[in-house]
Amino acid sequence: MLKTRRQFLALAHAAGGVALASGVAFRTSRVFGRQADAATTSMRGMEQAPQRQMLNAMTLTRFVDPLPVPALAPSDGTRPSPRSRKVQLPYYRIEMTEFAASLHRDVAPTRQWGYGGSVPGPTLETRSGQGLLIEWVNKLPRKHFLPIDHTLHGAGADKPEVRTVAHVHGAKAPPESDGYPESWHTPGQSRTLYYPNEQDASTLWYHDHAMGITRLNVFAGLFGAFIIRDPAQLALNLPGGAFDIPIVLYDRTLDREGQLLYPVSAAPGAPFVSEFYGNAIVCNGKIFPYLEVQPRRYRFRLLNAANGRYFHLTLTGNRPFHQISSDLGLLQSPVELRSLVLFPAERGEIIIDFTGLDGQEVQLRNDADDILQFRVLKKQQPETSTEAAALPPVLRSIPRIPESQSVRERLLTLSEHDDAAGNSMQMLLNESHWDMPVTENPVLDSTEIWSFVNLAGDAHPMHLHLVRFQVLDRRPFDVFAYNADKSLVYTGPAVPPAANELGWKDTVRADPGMVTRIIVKFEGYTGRYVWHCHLLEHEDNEMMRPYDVISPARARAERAPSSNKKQA
Ligand SMILES: [Cu+2]
Repeated sequence: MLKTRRQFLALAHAAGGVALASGVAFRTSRVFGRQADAATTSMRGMEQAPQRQMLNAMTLTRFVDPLPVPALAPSDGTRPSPRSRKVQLPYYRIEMTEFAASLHRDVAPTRQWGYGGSVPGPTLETRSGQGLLIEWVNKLPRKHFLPIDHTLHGAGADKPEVRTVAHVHGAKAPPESDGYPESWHTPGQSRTLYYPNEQDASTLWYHDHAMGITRLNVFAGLFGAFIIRDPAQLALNLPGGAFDIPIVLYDRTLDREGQLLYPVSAAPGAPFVSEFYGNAIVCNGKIFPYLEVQPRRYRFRLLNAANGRYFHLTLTGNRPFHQISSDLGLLQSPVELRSLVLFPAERGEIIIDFTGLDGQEVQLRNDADDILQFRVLKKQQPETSTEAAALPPVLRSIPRIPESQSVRERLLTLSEHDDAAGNSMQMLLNESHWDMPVTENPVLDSTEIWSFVNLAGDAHPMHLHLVRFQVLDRRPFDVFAYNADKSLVYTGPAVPPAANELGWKDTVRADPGMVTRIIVKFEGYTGRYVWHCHLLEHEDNEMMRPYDVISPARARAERAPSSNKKQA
């Protein structure tokens, strides 16, 4: 009955889920699955490149580089709106280029690919309802500098090596502007996409999404922050301006020449590896940076832009902080935390109060590893800020979507398939490949419950394009029973989401051995989008599926034949 090592692991994790449900503390990586810590990076298969010696980033001198804050993307004038020629929208032209930039004072400049000449790229900033146009210009070389696996779907040797398509993660954008993985363009080409931004204030991010090479393009540096503001949020007088800073976190491995090192498998011609964990944690483009702060409150917009690593963030001294926002905007109320877990693509905005810490230092850490040092300056002048004296106890109202609104529940399995040696070779959603017919086709403006049945040994951060959703719960189940005859046997009670998961989300952690349920209203547009695991290695290897939002008329037409059959 025991089919694979992964399924065994999944069972072990299911047992962990029971412990969790009965109140045993978690916060260990075993609950989420396997993850190398920063000091012991996973270098499986690296024997293929023995001439390139790995840099041990943990030995670098700490806190010698100031934290870079990505510049705001400058607008390049206006262009007519695709909706109405009479309306002019801000237009941005963002070039993707290759350049070298140093990740640390003592490390030689690293070859990277970035938007707007930096990694992370410039921050796009707009307000709710203010549409904009971005011309994404591919000026990259024609040869990729990272190991493409041509055996992966969509990355065949018949395709140009360098292909890009920008996607704004969390954007409610029309399908033709969503950055469909197969809608890539090559060096010398550009695409102008339209973002209506008819959504709440939130921290989105843009990144590459090209079929079969997303992990390599993002690893090379193709990502940046995209911030939507709105008047309701501004009225709360949260820390703003220079006290509102995006912090983009990701991990990399460098060689001793400072160049990016992406692992390869031992299989000639098929270099794909199923996971990547680097030993250097990079923060807005620097390893171990520092930030001088005033003794006051700050708002930090944390974004996990790593390929596969989750961050378990803490402050030194077990100092508390407040999370005010999840993926898609403010929480109902600030949530006091002493640690915050962010899976790839998740965002969490936090308030750190440095008041009274004049002259002291506070470190942001990932488990025991330093990421960033805050140096609190001595108070220089009285506050001139209009910021509220205390954090507002209520940030906004987020009514829970009642389960009774759901017109359909979809059970969707997450699985990993191994080779004879136990290496994870392929990851599937509902046992389906990318190019199989679309099976998820929600009706526009309808609400559905999607239940992710995780049969694998890892947690998978599941992301749906276009929509926002709420997390209902996670419930442990018997993976053996499911594998035997597809029966869903729960082994413990449902675990409600944590307080900081009660806001709007676009990415949810689906734990191993658990059924993770989300409730989604498919608003915005009809058309083709994708849903996928946001571990980029998984996404590139079939753990991504197209889905269609269909019109009510199309739904009626498609339902008609099958309902006739039922009656016959
Ligand atoms: Cu995955």
